[in-house]
Amino acid sequence: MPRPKRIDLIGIATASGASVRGCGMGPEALRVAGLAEALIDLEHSVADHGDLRRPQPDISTNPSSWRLPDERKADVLELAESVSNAGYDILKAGHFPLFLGGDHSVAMGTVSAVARHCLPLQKPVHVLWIDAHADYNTPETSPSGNLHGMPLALLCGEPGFNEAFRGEWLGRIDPGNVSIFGARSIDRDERRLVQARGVDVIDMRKIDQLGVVAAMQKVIDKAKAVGAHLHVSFDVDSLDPAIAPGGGTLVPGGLSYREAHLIMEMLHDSGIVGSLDVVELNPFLDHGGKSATLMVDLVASLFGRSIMGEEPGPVEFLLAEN
Ligand code: B3U
Ligand code: MN
Ligand code: MN
Repeated sequence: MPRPKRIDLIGIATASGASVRGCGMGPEALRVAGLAEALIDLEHSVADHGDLRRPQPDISTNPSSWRLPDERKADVLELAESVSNAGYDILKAGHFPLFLGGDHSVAMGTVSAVARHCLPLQKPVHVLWIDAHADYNTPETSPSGNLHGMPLALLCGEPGFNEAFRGEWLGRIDPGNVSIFGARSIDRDERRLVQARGVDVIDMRKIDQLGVVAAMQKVIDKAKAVGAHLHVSFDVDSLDPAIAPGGGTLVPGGLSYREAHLIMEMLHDSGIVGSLDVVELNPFLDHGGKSATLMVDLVASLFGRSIMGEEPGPVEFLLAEN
């Protein structure tokens, strides 16, 4: 049996780091799809902290367009600070933070929380970034200016981010302790950066060639070897668009239903996952809750749901009942 955990849900209702609006509704869609119920069914206890959001609704002067990335930067950074502090408190209380995005810029705060928590404990942090993208652009390399394409670069201490990005709230991770899993869309300069920093990129080609089990086992072994806290940052667009259409930046050729469940089951069995993000779910683009429901099922696999159950029990007992 997995030891039941106390899981603290915290939503970050924002699309400020993204080019497409709608993922601000992600946390609510995950709730409606039965996230808490699925975890309770696995005998975990769950607390829901509600959503962090900017106090003012987003009003664009041009109703047909989203504000420019630069105009949304303050929203992103204010939220990152709140997320970092809230996540830090949850970890300090000994609970498992489950962060519900929101676009992927929220990970500036979520990973910071983990890094700040682990630093005084001298516990290394390994970040498993499950994503179609590398999210390792800097303001200089980014073709779009969107901050959801930059969280890893900021967290790994890349130059090119100005003072606005700095503060007590920002934690740091080592690029050598980052594994990007499922990538298939990386910008040219971004690719140069991840290569130069030694980030482990397990792209779709590697997954196809090695097989998803060997590829994921390598990540788990690497994190386990140093006794790391494993933070999993799950971008819905890592999944194939056919099974998860609810995303703003879909890329064909993603993880299959079975691959995705299998990696979540392996992560559960590893016993080293200490925090989780579910990001970029866009209910406005989803097909009748299909992607939200799939994400809830994947999270359940990560928290111990399995086809045959953990301990099937003695066969004699079952037979005696009939
Ligand atoms: N690499 C591109 C596209 C992108 C990154 N993350 C998402 N899209 N979701 C960029 O804008 O940085
Ligand atoms: Mn992402
Ligand atoms: Mn992505």
